[in-house]
This record gives sequence, structure tokens and C-alpha cells, in this order.
Amino acid sequence: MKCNICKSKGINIENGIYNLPFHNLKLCKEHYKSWFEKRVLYHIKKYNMFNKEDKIAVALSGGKDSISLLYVLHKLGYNVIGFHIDLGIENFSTKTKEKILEFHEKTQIPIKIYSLKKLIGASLPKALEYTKRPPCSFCGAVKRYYFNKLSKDIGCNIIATGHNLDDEVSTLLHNILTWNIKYLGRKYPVLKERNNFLRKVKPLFHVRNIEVLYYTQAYELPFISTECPYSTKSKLDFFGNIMNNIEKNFPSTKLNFYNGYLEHFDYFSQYFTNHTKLPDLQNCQICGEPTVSNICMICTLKEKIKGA
Ligand code: Q46
Ligand code: ZN
Ligand code: ZN
Repeated sequence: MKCNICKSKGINIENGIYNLPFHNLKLCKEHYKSWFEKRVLYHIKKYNMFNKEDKIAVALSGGKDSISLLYVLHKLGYNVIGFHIDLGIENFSTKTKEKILEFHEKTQIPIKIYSLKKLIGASLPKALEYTKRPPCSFCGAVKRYYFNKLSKDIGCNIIATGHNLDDEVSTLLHNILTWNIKYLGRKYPVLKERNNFLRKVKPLFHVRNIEVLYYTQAYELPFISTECPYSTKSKLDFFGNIMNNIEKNFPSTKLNFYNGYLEHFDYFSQYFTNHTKLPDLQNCQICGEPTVSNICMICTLKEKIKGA
């Protein structure tokens, strides 16, 4: 195989050639890096996600996607900071934190690590005893609250997450099959700021899983590859496998499927706005964050934990 740009030769990725059949491209390591970075930049600009004056908080889970996102945005010269919440899940959280610190040592990119135990008075496993919500739904709500609040506290105005094309198409397929208009009307790669919620963006929405993995390999970026013990990814993996099978027979289906959604987004968004009454938001009387009731879910939880 030869790099399409510089014509250097290799047999496979170990020999420095990245084969990207879905783009009809073969690239050496250096050209892969610049190709990846240019594409991310192109989509940031095309969707008007942010610019060099913005301060961007990257929600870091420690996995390959969020690690790559933080790295690529930093390489592109954006003002970024990584945010991680240590959930206190035995083994898993310690290993994740170690990888994030290793990444920081290697790259010197600024990272803030917060401990859930310090923030709410309990680790995730302990806090789950105070709720009936499924672990990931509860954990997602807690992280959303703190990413929003803590990012603002240190002057960030954008939150970026590492969702990639494979994540997006498997959730899209699932939500089309269930006609979940609430999802279809709101999952654009840019979710505008409103009511004290920061703007949220997904700069890797067009990048395949494998391309993100290649990027971490090209720069030898450390990341955690074990799954969180509470993960319920199996359902999404099921839809992801369906998409992989379709793509095998009909290359580029994933990208076309997602681009089709983006083209029709205004239609879904209009439909959603016309048919759904979003609850009025107010500021929590304790912490000031947006909420549907007088006291937000986190402040209520903290009170429960304190009183236990
Ligand atoms: S950390 Fe939290 Fe994930 Fe673990 S409990 Fe679920 S949501 S799987 S990204
Ligand atoms: Zn090359
Ligand atoms: Zn509150």
C-alpha cells in the first residue's frame, strides 16, 4: 500500500499506512494526522461550533473519543480544558484517573479532575442508593449538571463531547425505529445555549470509531479501554452492529444516513417545537442552576445524603 499523498509504502497500520476504504484513501501516519485534523476543523467551521475566542470544556470520560477530542482541539489551537468527574467506582474510576493523568503528563493539556464524593458527599455506587433511576440515566444527569455548572465557574462558554459517527448513527437508528421525536428534534451536533445551559457541541460527529482509534494510535495517546461496570451499551451495540452490517454491503451508508438526518433536521425540530411543550425552567433556589422545580435534583440529593 502507498500513501495517496507522499507515496511512501507500508503493508498495514504497523508499517505506518492507514487504510480508509470508506474514503477511498490510504495515508501514512503524518498525512493521516493532518487529514484527520483538517476534517475536524472543517466541520467545526461548517457548523459554527466555536472559534478561537471561546473557552471550551471537553467532557473527559477517559475513553478514546474524549481523549482524541481534547487532543485534536488543542492541536488546532483552540482554548480547551479537559473536565473529568471521578465517580468513585471501585477499580474502574482509579484506572480511568490514572490514564487521564498519564495523558496530561504526556501532552501538558490542562485538565481538571473533580471527585463526585467531594461534590455531593457520595460516590456514584453510594448515591445510587438514593434514587430509583437506572444508573446511567442518574449518572448522566449528575454529569450534565456538573459539567454545566463547573465549566461556567471557570469561565468556559462551550461544552464539547466526544460522540462519534458510530455513536450518532446507532442512536439515530434506534430513535427512528421508535419515532422518538424528542430525540430527532434536538440531536443536532450543536445544541444552542439557553436558560443558563452552555452551548453543547459534538465536533467528532462525522468521524468513525475506527478513525478515532487510528488517531489515538498515531499519537500514542493513553486512554481507558475497559467499560464502566454500569454500562448498558449492549442495546446501542445491537443497533451499531446492524449499521456495520449495512455498511459492509453498502459503503458510506452511515455517513449518508446521518447527513440525511442533518438535512432534514429543521423539519424534525419544527415538528418537535410545534408539538411539545417544554417545561418552564427556573433557577434553583439553592445553587442557581436551571431546573423545573424550586430546588434542583442535585441539591435535593445532597440534602438527602447529608441527612442520612
Ligand atoms: S460512567 Fe456513568 Fe457512563 Fe458508567 S454509569 Fe453509565 S453513564 S456507563 S458514560
Ligand atoms: Zn504520506
Ligand atoms: Zn440546585
